Amino acid sequence: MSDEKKAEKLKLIPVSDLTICESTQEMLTKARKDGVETAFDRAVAMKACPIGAKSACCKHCFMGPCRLNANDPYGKVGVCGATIDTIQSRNFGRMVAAGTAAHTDHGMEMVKLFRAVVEGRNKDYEIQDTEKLLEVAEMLGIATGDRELMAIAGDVATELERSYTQLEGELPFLKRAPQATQEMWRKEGIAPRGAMREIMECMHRTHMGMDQDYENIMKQISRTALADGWGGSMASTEISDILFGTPKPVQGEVNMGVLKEDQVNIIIHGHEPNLFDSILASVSDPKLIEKAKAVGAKGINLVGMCCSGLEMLSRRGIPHAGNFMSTEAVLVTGAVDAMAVDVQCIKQGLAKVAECYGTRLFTTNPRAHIEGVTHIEFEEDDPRDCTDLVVEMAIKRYAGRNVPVQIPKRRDRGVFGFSHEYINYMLGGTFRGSYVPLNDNIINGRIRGVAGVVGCTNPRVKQDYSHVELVKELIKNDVLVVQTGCSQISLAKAGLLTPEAAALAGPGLREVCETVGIPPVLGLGACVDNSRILIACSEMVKAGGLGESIADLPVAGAAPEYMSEKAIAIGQYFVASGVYTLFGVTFPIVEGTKFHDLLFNGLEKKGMGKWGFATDPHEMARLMIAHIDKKRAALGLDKGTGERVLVDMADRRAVEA
Ligand code: BF8
Ligand code: SF4
Repeated sequence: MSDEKKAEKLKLIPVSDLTICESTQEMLTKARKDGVETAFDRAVAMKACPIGAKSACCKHCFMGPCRLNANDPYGKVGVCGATIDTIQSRNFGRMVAAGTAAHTDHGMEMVKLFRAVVEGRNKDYEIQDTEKLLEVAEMLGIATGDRELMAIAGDVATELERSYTQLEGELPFLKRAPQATQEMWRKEGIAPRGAMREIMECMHRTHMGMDQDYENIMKQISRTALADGWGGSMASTEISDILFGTPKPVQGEVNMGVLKEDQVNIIIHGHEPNLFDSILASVSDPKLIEKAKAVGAKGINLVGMCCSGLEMLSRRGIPHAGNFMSTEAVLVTGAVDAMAVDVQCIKQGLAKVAECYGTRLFTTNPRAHIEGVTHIEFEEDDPRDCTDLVVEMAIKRYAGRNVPVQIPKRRDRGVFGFSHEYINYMLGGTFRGSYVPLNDNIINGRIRGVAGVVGCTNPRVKQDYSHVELVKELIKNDVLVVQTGCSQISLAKAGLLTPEAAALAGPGLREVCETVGIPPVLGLGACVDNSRILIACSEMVKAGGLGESIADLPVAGAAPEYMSEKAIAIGQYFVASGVYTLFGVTFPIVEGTKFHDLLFNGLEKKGMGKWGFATDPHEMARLMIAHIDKKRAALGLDKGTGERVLVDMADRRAVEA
């Protein structure tokens, strides 16, 4: 198709078919008028490769690349003789390895920063949550007692560094899982060592001429993913909590209406909370605020996007402008004076859109430059050098703003910043914090089960639609929802992260939410914070009455609009931990193959969870609820149980007051 034809075809698609986010719709309409292209347009113009979409091709060596036929998967093999199952499992393994590497490399940066703080080399950050530090130390078997805090912190840093590179033995955090889950991992030979070791072995085993038995490859895939969930990601979350504080519920605002026409607007988009924390210091600096005022601005408005935005929304209530599929659209407002990005989920397309609207776009991380985009390196030991400069450049752009500004009006409120620690506390009160009240309410049937709804947005499906429809359906059926990643912003824009949203829940869940004063949808932070869901599941098992392993729990997970390899890694560690996990959009494996059957059925028979797939959110909800009911029946909870009274929350309120 010629470029003009493509452009015409694009204009025919109503923006309401691309996204349900009103602000993004408004900006896409404006972008079309302005002749500016976004990923939504490119997704329409570029059909997904049908062979790659199903992992039916292999480019692991140059006797190939080899293309098999997804419609006749056993009709041929690769030049080396590799079967469809070998090819698919190798591809899947490499996706998991890449996703695990992303979370783990992020985590290693957090450990490096922690080490610098502990050794006093870095004075820009400090330990903000000593309670969490001591808890992690004890978990790792590090003596605490009356030892100096920094000595304990030093040992924690050493142990976590070791856990990333650990060559032999099991990751220390595996101990947090229920005993039966740990035993299943050992029996299956998938209890992981350090992520570096597992990623390396996964890459090796998926090389041409290596492991060519999909069932054996599957073991390494699970082991690699578990090294992410119970290793790389978990350590990252713990260190972020120690350094930046464990989140507690906080009110926040989301949507593009958080931009302010009369202020210098700065967006931080990425994944590492240290950049965000430093720029927060910069925008609070009276000298820089004065400079902004000197050019006529009322102040400096700092806003987040994607996952580091979620970390700062959860910890500090910093406003959030939108999720992954709104990052280009937000620049179309013309109101963004500077956008600084660090790592992960940064579209290269931002560069062009920023240029069209005069936004100063900066890369800041040595691991993620963009061709043609100004790079201001963020050095942890002198973070303000970078972040002050970003602010100064933003002020300059404000002074010279020469494009019309159009900011969508919508701002939505929500409550963010739940953590498994806080769930413990809010349900049990200060003096008897525990998951027992949650379990009791699951046992007595007020809460039918718990669902994790997480992950990205993707231009191949209508932005936010599946997240919102799925979650509405789940809460209507008394399923409590926990969330991480971009999904939370989809839901917050729909008003589902407010306590008032309890009105949309089924009668049982509604009663619990109203008694405790929580929304029916709990935001737990960024994608690395999926580890909080693993711990919450483990705590539910330990609190009793819901079986012996994570696989026994009436829970399910979903990433209805996923797009990244990180999401695949997360999905796999949930499955390998015992959770039924559904993905939407597309599933990168040919149906009807042996490897597909292993993912969707076989793993469950080994005591793990299993994969599921549905593109329709209502169908997805139905599958999740059916699974929850199946688990309830296995626990004997379908027969009606004795009434138990929800723990009185008066003491918690008294303490909070
Ligand atoms: O890590 S949910 S689009 S921003 S990959 Fe990316 Fe997906 Fe968003 Fe955070 Ni997670
Ligand atoms: Fe083809 Fe085998 Fe080489 Fe893959 S490894 S490209 S299937 S010859």
